[in-house]
Amino acid sequence: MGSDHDVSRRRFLSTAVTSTAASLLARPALSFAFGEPALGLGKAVSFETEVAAGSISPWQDQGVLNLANSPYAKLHTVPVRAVTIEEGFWSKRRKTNIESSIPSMRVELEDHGRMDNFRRLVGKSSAPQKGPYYSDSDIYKWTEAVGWALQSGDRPELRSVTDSMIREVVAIQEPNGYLNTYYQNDRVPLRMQPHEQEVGHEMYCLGHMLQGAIAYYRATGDPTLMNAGMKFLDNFVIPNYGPGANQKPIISGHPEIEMSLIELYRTTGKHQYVDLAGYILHGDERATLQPRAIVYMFCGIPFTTRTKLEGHAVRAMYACCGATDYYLETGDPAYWKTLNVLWEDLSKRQMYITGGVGARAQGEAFGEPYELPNAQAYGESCAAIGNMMWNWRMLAASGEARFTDVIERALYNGINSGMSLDGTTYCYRNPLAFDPAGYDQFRGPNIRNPWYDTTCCPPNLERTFGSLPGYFYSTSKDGMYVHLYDNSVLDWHLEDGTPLKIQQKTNYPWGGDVKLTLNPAQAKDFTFYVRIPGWSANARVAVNGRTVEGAQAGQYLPIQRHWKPGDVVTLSFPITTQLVAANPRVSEDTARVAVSRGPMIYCMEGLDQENGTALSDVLIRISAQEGKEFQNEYDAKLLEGVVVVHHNGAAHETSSADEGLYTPVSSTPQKSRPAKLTMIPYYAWANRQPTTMQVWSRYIRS
Ligand code: FUB
Ligand code: ZN
Repeated sequence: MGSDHDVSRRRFLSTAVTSTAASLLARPALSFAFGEPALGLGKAVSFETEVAAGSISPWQDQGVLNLANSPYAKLHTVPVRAVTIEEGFWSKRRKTNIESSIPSMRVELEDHGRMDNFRRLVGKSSAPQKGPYYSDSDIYKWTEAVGWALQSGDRPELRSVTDSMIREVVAIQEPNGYLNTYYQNDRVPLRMQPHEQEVGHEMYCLGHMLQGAIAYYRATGDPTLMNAGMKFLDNFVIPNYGPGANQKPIISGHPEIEMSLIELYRTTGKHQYVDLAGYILHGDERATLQPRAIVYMFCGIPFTTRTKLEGHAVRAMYACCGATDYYLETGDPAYWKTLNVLWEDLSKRQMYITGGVGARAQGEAFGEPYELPNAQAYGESCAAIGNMMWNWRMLAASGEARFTDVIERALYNGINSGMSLDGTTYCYRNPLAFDPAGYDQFRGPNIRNPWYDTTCCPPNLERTFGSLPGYFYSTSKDGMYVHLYDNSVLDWHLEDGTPLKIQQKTNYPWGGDVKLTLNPAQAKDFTFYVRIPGWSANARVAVNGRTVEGAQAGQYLPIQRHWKPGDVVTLSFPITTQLVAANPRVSEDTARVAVSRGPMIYCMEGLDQENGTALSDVLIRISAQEGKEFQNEYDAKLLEGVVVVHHNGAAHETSSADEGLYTPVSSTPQKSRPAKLTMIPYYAWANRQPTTMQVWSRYIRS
């Protein structure tokens, strides 16, 4: 397995601190001696030099991103393994992810020939190539999910299965470094041809390979897959493709490679990967692309000339991730400016209330500003994940809570909705209104399916839930940030090395009280930044019972003091049921409201409504006593435990089906009758029998 390049035993010994490390000492070391960088734009730093100098954190200490040396990162990640999520909201999802989703997806991948695609090339399978161009990426995303999951606890069986899959993957690598099952045999001449670069996802698959490899390396110390990825880059890509006169242009096609290259740099210290990412983000004028392609692919022109989100939503989100990563390493102000322009577009004109993005099914694309249809919403799970990943990078660059608010919105709603509660079926689309009768004449009424031929979303969801602990905290020069709330224990340290444990006790997101007990190894001056969610007006913060003033919704509250072991921070975010209106330019939401509770967006499902009241008839009652007309109840038996919202609303008296299609407008309001309405959190919809669903409902004032 892997190469016999210098076994960097010194590296393993210096970093082997986890329980799994002993068994890993025999693993191959990272290789770094492949082809010379052809880009010549930056210094070629050998990985060995970086390791010897101790400038790259040990693999066990690297987080979801390894920002330890990123000069423009204000915040730095903590490793996934540093945070243990205890019994609470996310524990169920994470248990299901590791016990059901990841194993069942492996079976699906096998059943649909994704591994046979590799075996066929070494004579171990006679099955034909299966799946679209980007099928290899399914394996890599799954490997990434395993990598993050193993960081929360070793699972020898899963590790051993993944090890053998990795062995089968690297076995097909050609001596020139090329590795992609689609462009083999008859398709060899097509490799990296201009048209193939636009549609064929070669760089996309390589990007996912690198991300999967890095997550797995950070879990196990095993660099086998990462070495293969570097060999692909150093022997095949960099010598032949790039800005040089003797190189051919690269078209990203589906952005993804950019962020993975920068993460590879952060893992190895080889700066040519940042340069390559910069070159790709800039686009190569020699590659002539149709204007339509430049919009759809979100690449091909300088990233810094973009002024709005457009085209394929996942492509745009991943491009923004790569561009933010590039900014974090280079500090190029033009990037930061563009990223902020695009973020304004996202948050003011393009994002669903669920944190989903990508309004249109056609082209899986962004629509015009404020074009946010409900039933027709595309809202691909991958796009919501891309949104979270991008905001995580923006947060690291700025330390600003507006980015965390988007992370939370997407995570609890448009991402969490993507996976069924039992973890075995997935939404590709995440609409905000649904009628099984008219859903999809080809797919039938099931919006959740165990498999899609384009199965990008399921393993993407799995990698996100696997990596979740890594999103709870960050360190900064002056202290520690807390971003997300759930029962958990952080066991990490401040940037000066002082060990720090933080225990969180909470019922979040159902309740808004959080108790954080800080245990620095010794009393210490530092700043603890607590996040006040954007939805939380009137938040209260106290340290050891004494109020700390200054809590503002949508900001971090810095608490600077001499922290002593056992100090307790209490946060109180009053959670009420809130009615939310959309900007009037969102025509589909005109005269409608949505219901939220803390970070959760609520929806109604037809099957919960009394007397079969049709969702098209329901009316939310808005009274002067805002919030009082809702009753909340935690129902442990429903949908694995949710707070259900009950509402004494109304319904139109007559079914609109009985009325004519058009009638004269009358000055008397349409007749309505009282109706008891029931709402559940949006993430839990479509987990029972097929039924209607809606997030935005009409209202009456009373
Ligand atoms: O093209 C690869 C993936 O398939 C995209 O990210 C998804 O939108 C789906 O089209
Ligand atoms: Zn997807």
